Amino acid sequence: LIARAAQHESRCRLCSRAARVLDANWTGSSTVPSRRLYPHQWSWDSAFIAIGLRHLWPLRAQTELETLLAAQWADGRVPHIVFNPSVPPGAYFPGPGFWRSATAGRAAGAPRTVQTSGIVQPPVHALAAWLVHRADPGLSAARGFLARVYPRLAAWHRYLLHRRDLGGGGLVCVVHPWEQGMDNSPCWDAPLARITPAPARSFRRADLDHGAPEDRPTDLDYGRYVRLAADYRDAGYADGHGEFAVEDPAFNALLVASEHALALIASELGATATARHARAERLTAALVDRLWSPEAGMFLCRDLRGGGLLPERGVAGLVPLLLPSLPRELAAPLVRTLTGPHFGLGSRTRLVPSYDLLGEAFDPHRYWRGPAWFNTGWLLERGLRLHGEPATADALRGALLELAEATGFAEYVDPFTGEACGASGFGWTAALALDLHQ
Ligand code: 2M8
Repeated sequence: LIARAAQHESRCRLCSRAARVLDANWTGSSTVPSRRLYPHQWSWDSAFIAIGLRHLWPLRAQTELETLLAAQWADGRVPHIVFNPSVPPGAYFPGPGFWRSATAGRAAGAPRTVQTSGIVQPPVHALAAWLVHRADPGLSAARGFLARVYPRLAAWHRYLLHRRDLGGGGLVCVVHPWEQGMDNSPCWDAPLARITPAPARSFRRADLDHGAPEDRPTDLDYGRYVRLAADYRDAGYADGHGEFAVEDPAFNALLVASEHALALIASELGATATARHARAERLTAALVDRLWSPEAGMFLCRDLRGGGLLPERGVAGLVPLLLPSLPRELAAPLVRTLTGPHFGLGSRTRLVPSYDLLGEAFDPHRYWRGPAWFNTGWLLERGLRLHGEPATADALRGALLELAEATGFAEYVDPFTGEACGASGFGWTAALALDLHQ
C-alpha cells in the first residue's frame, strides 16, 4: 500500500509539473513547442499537445486544433507553422518574411489574415480531434466542435491524397525533410545530397541562439533545407516539381490512423463512414506494397527522385505498428526489429532511438540521428499494446514517464543514458506524459 501511495504521489507530481509546462507555453489560443527555440504554433506539435491538454483543459485542447485549422489554405493544406505576430521577426528562422505566404501562396489559397509557412507536417490532427472529443463529449457537442473541424480535416486529407501522390501508387509524399518532422534523419542524406545548398551567408540560423550546435542539424543541412523551401515558395507552392519527393512510412501511417478517426467523427455526425474506412484500408495496402522491406523487417522510405527504397533504418519505419489493421505477419517482425539489435528496446535502450543503433550515421546526441523522442515513444507504446505486447508497452510507458519528468520535459534524450538534449519544458513531451499518466 505504501509503495502504491508513493507511486501515486509521484505521478501527481508529474501531472502538476507537466501542467505547469503546458500552461507556460500557452499563448491564449495555442501552445508553443518551446518558448525560446520554437516560439510559434507547429502543426503536429499542436496535435500531440491537444492530446495531453484534453485531460486538464478540454476547451484549450479544442481551441488548439481550431486555431491551427483556421490557418488552413484554400487548397486544403494545413501549414507546418502558424506565426505569432507578436514574436520578433528574427526570433525564429525561417520566419514569415522567408515564407511570404500571403503573396507567394496566393494561387494556393494561403490565408490573408495570418502568416504561415507553406509546407506541411504529419497528419495527426483527425486522430487528435477524435481523442479530444472523447475526453469531454458534452463540451464538444455544446460547442459543435466536431462539426466545426470535420470539413477542414476532410479537406486536409483530400489535399494530401490528391496533390501529394507524386509516385502514383496511392501514398502521400513529403517534399521537404521538415514536412516529415524528423528533420536531419539519415534517411534524408541520400535524397538531400542531390540538392545544391543555399549559401551559408544568405541566412542566419536563429536555432543556434538557443540550441547546442552538436545537438542540432549541420550548416550544410540547413543550406539544403533553405534551398528546397525557397524553390517551393518561388514556384508558388505548386506541387509536383521539386527535387525532393519521398514516401515516408510514419507520415502515411499517421494518415491511415487519422482516416480511421475521421470515419469515427463522420459516424458521430450522422454521416456515412464506409468510404473512409475503405480508403484507410487501401492506404494500408499501398503502405505494405510500396514500403515494407522483408529483409529489414520494417518499413523503409521510398525516394521518388532517386528511385527505390532507401536502406537507412529510421524510427519512422516502426510507426506503422500503431495501425490496428496491420497484417499479423508484419506486426511480429516489426516488434522483433524494435526489440532487436537495431533499436535495442528493453536491452540496450529504455526508449526508442530515432535511428538504427548499428547505422554508420548513428549519433546519440544529434537531433533525429539517434536520440530518443517522446512522440515516437508514445506512438509505439500504443502499437505494442495493440499488437499484444503489454509487458514491453508497460516498460516503455514507465520509461517515458520517468524520463519526461527527470529531464524537465526535454525535447529529446540520449537513448542510452537518458541525458536531456535540446529544449527543456517542451510541449509534446509534457502533453504526452500527461496522457500516458492517465
Ligand atoms: C523541429 O523542426 C523545426 C522545423 O519545422 C526546426 O528544427 O526548426 C522538428 O523536431 C519537428 O518535428 C517539430 O515539429 C518542430 C517543433 O517542435 O521542431
